[in-house]
Amino acid sequence: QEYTALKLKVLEWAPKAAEAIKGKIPDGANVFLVPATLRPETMYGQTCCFVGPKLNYGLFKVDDNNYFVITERAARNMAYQGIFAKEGSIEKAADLLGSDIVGTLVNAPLSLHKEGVRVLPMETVLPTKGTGVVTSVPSDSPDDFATVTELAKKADYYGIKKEWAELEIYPIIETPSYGDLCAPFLVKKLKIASPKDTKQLEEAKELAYKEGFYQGIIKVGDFKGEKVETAKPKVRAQLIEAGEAFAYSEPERKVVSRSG
Ligand code: ZZB
Repeated sequence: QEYTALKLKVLEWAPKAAEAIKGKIPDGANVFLVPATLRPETMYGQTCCFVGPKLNYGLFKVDDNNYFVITERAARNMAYQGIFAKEGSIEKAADLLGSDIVGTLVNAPLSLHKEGVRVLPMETVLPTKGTGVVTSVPSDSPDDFATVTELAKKADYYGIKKEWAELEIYPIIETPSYGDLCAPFLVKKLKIASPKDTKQLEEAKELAYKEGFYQGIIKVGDFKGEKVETAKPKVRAQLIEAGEAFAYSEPERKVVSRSG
């Protein structure tokens, strides 16, 4: 599985995360949360970044001045892909619990929310996939839309500020069947009430992937007016060129296939 790993630079730590990393990295070092995505062309629509609140993350050294927050599993994979200064070995500067990172403000490359987006909790993040960090695009990902809706509804319960989950959801891809807010449309159409409706969410994701990829037209950014199919590799190349993303692949796992 070939992902695009995106570098979301930490602008301001949540208090517990700040405590956990204190004195463990050089002053002025850059730290990035690094989600893995299959849809680089949707990065304009990022409104937050998810971590699993109960998952363990590490702060891994890339080089003297740069660190990534990802799962240890992802760090091991990256170590063999020439991503860290020392090939084949990982160096963990600190441990972080997902819930401690929640509230952190990060810069999301290409996002229309230039002021930065918050790290928020998502119970369904899988520790065994990608980097364990997931960037959220509620306009085009039904899972993300269901989660931000739930978070905004029960902000106190989740220990977050309601406004962190209520950043404006801008239309970024036009589709003939589902309009320009594919995910909200499908969540409503399939009567998805919460992130726990996993079966319908799986179906919605499948539909959104197909429609977005084969029929979608980009509405924003440098490739505005182009088909998703052709814009996707261009957006990816642009992010990589700018040093804001890199290729990350993961060994094929045995999983239930997307179509069931
Ligand atoms: C941004 C994005 C925008 C994504 C979109 C999807 C969509 P898949 O589809 O099951 O093969 N993801 C990545 N890592 C994890 C994880 N550890 N736990 C849960 N979800 C994760 O998985 C690939 C997608 O699942 C990734 O692409 C990521 O969300 C999420 F508009 O990144 B995506 C219709 C989907 N749209």
